[in-house]
Amino acid sequence: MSRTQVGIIGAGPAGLMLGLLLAREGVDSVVLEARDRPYVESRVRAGHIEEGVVEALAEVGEDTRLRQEGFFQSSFEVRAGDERHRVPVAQLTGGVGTWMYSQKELLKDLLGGIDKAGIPILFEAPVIGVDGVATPRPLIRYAHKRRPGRLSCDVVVGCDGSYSVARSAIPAANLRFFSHCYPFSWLGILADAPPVTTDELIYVHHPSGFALHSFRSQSLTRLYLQTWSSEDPEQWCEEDIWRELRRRFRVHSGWPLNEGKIVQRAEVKLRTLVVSPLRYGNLFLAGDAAHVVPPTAAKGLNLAVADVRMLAPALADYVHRADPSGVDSYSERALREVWDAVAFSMEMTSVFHAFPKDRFQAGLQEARLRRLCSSPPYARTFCEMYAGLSRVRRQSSSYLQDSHPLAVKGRV
Ligand code: RFL
Ligand code: PHB
Repeated sequence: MSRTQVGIIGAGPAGLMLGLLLAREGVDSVVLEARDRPYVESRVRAGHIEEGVVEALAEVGEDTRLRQEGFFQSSFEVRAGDERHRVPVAQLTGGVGTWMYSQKELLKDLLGGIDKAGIPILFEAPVIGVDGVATPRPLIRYAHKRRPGRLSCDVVVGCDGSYSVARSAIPAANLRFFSHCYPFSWLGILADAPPVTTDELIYVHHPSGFALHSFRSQSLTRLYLQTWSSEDPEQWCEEDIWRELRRRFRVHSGWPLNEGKIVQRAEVKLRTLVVSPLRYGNLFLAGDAAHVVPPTAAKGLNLAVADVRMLAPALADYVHRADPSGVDSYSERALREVWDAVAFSMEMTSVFHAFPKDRFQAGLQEARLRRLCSSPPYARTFCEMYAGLSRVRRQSSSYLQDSHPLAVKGRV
């Protein structure tokens, strides 16, 4: 049996970033990952990155490639009917925009950092269970290339994604689940075609449904279409997908859409799942293991990194100095950010998607869309949430403390 201070389950953005942040604090960790390294390094998922992630990458010395090869986004475009409207995010937030940088490139950077720091990482080592989470010595059981292994830890952190095995070590009576599901999904494709623009993402509201033009590189376009949960996404053949994209992006009006071979396609559910609390004894949850947000506002990876930025210094205080104050408040602090992101993701979903069977929702949606394109104060608030500015600010300042004009004295 081996031993470490922090056992990290999962080598996604949350687990790898946590290992690196802990190493900076002089805390030992071991990362256990179910899949092999090529799989982890090639999984195309997120791409829209907030400034908070760039700051975290800089803290662990791995921001160089993102700054050189990533695409800074200072605005986004909204299309509704024949109208096109630019929302100047950076102008409204005092210079804070977002970045497009593929999650797989970010994972390569983080794995490079893990290698340099000499943090032990076992690939092809699925965790089977975690025992004794309420004791001072929790134990992780795993299989490494089918050989059983055990890792004794001071603390275990479940960064193992939405189907978390770590989460199932928490007794059901101690965990609450909050969930919401929309009656529609996204059909997402990755096309071997240069994006029409890498300067800004294009969000389309069309009577037939939402569409998004995004990208992962100079040669890979990422496109999404709103589809209905009653439909089978497999029924959409390539020509149907392109025809519908052309219609929603109004290609007939002269705007080009670069088409190419579809190299990946997937249905992305628009669902929310938040678990609470994010700690039981010496087991902590972070990233998708703790919360899944609808993809509309692209918050999943950004929240995963925000969680571990909060958790790492708290764990260092706990294991080095036996100071539990940071870990005691972790769940409450992290969940505040999560609910903020959930609220914004749902607002953004209701601004852009079609609600053909719900005329009340459709009415609200038209009003919000008009406000986004015509009211600078509303657009400013929207952009601050879009860019994750409030999260960055809250991490570093006394937001809503007594001196803030909106502060309310006392607690409910
Ligand atoms: P991950 O990335 O799922 O990593 C979890 C890791 O744990 C491993 N694992 C285990 N390892 C050991 N033992 C076990 N029993 C294990 N079970 C699982 C897995 O193999 C995996 O390597 O979770 P993490 O680190 O919390 O990161 C979350 C993000 O990956 C996720 O939120 C984002 O990808 C969501 N997301 C987006 N987020 C953004 O912030 N910006 C975006 O632009 C964005 N676009 C997206 C997205 C997610 C998408 N999909 C596929 C749902 C676009 C899409 C299409
Ligand atoms: C993406 O490229 O996957 C993406 C970008 C921005 C969003 C949602 C998804 O708002």
